[in-house]
Amino acid sequence: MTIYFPSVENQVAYEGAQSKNPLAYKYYDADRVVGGKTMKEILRFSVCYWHTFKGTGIDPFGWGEYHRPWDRSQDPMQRAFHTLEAAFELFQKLGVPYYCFHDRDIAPEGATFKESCDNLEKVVARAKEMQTATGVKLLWGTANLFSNPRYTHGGASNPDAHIHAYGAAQVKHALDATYELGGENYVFWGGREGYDTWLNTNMKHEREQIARFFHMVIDYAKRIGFTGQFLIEPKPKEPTKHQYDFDSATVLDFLREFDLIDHFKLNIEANHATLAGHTFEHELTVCSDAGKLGSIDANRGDYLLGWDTDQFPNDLAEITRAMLVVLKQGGLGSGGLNFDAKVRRGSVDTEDILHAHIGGMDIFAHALLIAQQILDDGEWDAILKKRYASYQTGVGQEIMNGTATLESLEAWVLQQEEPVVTSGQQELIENLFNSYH
Ligand code: XUL
Ligand code: CO
Repeated sequence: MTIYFPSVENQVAYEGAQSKNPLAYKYYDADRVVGGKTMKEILRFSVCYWHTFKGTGIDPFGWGEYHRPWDRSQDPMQRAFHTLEAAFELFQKLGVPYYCFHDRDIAPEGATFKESCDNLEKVVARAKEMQTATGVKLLWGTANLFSNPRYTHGGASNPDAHIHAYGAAQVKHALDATYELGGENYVFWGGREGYDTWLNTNMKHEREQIARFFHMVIDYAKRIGFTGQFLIEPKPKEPTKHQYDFDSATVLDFLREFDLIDHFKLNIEANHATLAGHTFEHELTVCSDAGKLGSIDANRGDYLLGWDTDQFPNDLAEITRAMLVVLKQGGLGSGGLNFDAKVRRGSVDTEDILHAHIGGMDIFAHALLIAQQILDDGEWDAILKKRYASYQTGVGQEIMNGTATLESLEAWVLQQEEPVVTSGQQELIENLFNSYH
């Protein structure tokens, strides 16, 4: 059997923050209990198939350069099986409990739709055996309705009913595959569900088509008994200029408009949040406040680049704020932290994949420890509580319980002095936040 990641013999070990071993965890200690649960249970890490195993380093100015050892056979199905072996070797060596895929990542597209479906079925059968043998589970599956040129003008939103139907048929099989593999969620990222010019687009029609598509999916899931969580992953732009799933607020509004809200949660990706002009924690909070934060695509963008760079997360302060949102809502339920991230084009060694994941897992584990400390300490919570304390008594309480009217508030204001502005204490809170390590 080929060994694809020889620099780790068995499994990456936890050696503690003082360790100088680059192939050891400094913070991720799977069985360490934090706030009543183990790190493994809280963080629910997942490796993504597309960047980590199918990524070639291609960019708009240059072709692929990685030539991964699992991706060399002339036969596409052989390549798929070799990739599966490499994938499960990495999952086990990292000690991650989950993985994610698009249908076309794990199995090659055939010459016909039927052949593509047969290919998928064959690879899924092998993946199932490997899941059973290793205990690694599927966090979510999804269908790629954006890479093949047939989807140039969209999948579900396509102006051509034939292509909408093709996308529906493809999702049917991707959902079957996810169900067969015990996937705990199923994701929709609207790859080319958007438009480039208003001049050729009936936006109302396209949004309604997407909604009809989702209703068909929900009906089908019910028929086959798939009980996993459906997730939508917002993104504002790229590949299209106007993606319909711009951000969390837009997606929540869409779900409410089309009577889909009870069937979906959201999968929030850090780099998509920043592309939308939001922070990661803003997008997480919008979802969490609506009871809809289902899962996370863990990555980051670059402050100087305006596209989806999908880098591995490494900003401790940003991830700490994200973990505060996750902990405050009591975890991610059936969701997880999926590294939808890729090594840089110049990181050509397979070992770079290990360093990337080790770093990503460590930054989340470290952030988890700090976030739990902030919550246990209670000072930050107390500051927030104090800021809104005027709603607990008197006129504030009347506003809260709905007994206040414009007239009653006018009468009250007339009896008061001019209100005094109190400090928002931003600098004090920033210093407090930075005092936790
Ligand atoms: C693209 C992206 C996707 C989804 C799954 O920006 O994030 O890989 O996560 O389709
Ligand atoms: Co993603």
